[in-house]
Amino acid sequence: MPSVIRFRVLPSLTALLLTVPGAASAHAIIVSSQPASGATIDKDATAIRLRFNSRIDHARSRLKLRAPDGAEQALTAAADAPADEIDAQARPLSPGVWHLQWQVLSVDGHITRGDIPFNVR
Ligand SMILES: [Cu+2]
Repeated sequence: MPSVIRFRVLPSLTALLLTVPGAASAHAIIVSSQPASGATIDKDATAIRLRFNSRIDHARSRLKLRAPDGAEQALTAAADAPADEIDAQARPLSPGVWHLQWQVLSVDGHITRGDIPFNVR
């Protein structure tokens, strides 16, 4: 009977819809970055800005730059950044391929990390 089937399916569908959005919106996912991944920038374009889809714990988030020669430069996150952003100021950059490596703790307690490659002309 169609009505019997509908009553059996609905509760599990509801459970699925309640579970999946919570899991998907759980941790911090990057929504935009400056510099953007793959971008080519000038050596003086040293303002770093990462924006996330959720609030992050600034004190427990890390940001560093890896230079073309492999040297690492830890960045200090600005204390006055918006709750969903990490802002920092790098030193002038030498030409070549750089990597911006980030690790953030979101308010749900999950850590996410990523690597944004970019070129300096
Ligand atoms: Cu999460």
